[in-house]
Amino acid sequence: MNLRTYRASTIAEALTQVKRDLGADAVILHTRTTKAGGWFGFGARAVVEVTASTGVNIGPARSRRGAQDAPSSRTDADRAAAVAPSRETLLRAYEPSAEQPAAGAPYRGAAPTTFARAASGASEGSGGGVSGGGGGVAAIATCAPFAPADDGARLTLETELTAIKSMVARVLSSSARARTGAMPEALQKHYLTLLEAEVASEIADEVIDGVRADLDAEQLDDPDAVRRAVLRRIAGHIPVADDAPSPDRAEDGRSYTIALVGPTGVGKTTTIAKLAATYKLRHGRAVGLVTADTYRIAAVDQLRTYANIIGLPLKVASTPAEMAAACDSLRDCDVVLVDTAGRSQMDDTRLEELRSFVEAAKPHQTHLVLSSASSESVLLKAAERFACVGPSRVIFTKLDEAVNFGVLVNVARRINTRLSYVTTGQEVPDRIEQGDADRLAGMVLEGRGSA
Ligand SMILES: Nc1nc2c(ncn2[C@@H]2O[C@H](COP(=O)(O)OP(=O)(O)OP(=O)(O)O)[C@@H](O)[C@H]2O)c(=O)[nH]1
Ligand SMILES: [Mg+2]
Repeated sequence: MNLRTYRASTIAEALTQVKRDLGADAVILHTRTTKAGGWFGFGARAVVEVTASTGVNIGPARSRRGAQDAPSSRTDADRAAAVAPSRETLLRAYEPSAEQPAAGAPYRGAAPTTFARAASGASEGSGGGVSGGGGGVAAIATCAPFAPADDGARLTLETELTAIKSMVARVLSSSARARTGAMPEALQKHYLTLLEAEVASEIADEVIDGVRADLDAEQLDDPDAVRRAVLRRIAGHIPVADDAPSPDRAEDGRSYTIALVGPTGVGKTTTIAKLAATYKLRHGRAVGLVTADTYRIAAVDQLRTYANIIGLPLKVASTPAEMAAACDSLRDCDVVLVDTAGRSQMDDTRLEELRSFVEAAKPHQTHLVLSSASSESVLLKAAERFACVGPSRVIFTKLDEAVNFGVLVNVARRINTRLSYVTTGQEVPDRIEQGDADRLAGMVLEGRGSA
């Protein structure tokens, strides 16, 4: 029996290693979560251990149940066989199934039970024996009914399960396509790259189908032609604002007013400073600043420092009425940039308050600022909650911290709000660029290297 233990930061990663090394017939015998690193218990990171084997010999489900009912005279090996997974493939074991799993048939189309039980085994302190022989594994695996210890444990398990399902769906999807053999090699390579970059599988499918429609058979054999077509198709999924590099005075005679809103710490104030410097120093516009962030200590000072360096007037508004008055007092400026306090997307009251400030500023554009370093679900949640403020543009900040650029494509498409700017570092005023679908597509396909 080829018994091996894999360690990774998530179960999904560990399962990928298992599949890569042991193949699709691998059987998961045990999982547990431990902590590694840190200093005196602080900063330790969670490590998932998965023990898998290719040599487990399993009888039919009924005999396994029988074995569990007669525990006393069994050897460790017998008990391992009694509770070890069925000989489903790794992929099929986690495939979402309409069928209910047979009682006592672990790992057969019953992913939630399987992982929940493995995790509960770990939390009960039975996580030893993960790197050695089969006896340890036999002692670990039990068929006791699982109940998460608390809501936190349940949430963790549900999150991991969702990640696993998503990964399996991607792998199945790519395997299915690869199996057909109908996809030209150059295209297949890009398809897998898109999935690895965490582009949603339906978008990846659309990109590939689109490229196939765009190119004839000869072009599909040409890697350069395929690459260009893939980039074009990815870019087609990213709605971009075609605003002038610097706004003119608004048609209604007011200063062109731009408000930035978004979650806490995403880079709103830094981006305002970058925009202000660009409009004034590069385009020669008269720029005024207003801040409504009187909540965070030193927030006003932060913007005032930039205002002083660039040489701009700054007004502070503590109420919506003051916001209206501040914008009005800057009517001689070509452009007025409005900074707002960061808000949690979970805080309805603060969001409502933000809405009243933004409404009072009567902005010609409201940009939702989102950090590329956030997860897709956080970004989508923020976009959903800040919709009450009526953003007409989105800015992705911190591209230099992003892990996967595919997430940005997914979010851009889902929220269907045009991308105005991206920022790529802390330095003011340099690290800002107008939204460019081709450039973002290049980063999705080629990673940070293309940036
Ligand atoms: N790596 C990186 N850091 C950035 C970028 N933009 C801003 N930051 C950093 O993010 C941190 C927060 O920036 P702020 O501009 O204060 O963020 P904010 O959204 O105004 O924060 P609140 O007003 O507290 O909600 C600072 O350390 C910035 O230097 C960027 O593009 N890349
Ligand atoms: Mg700020």
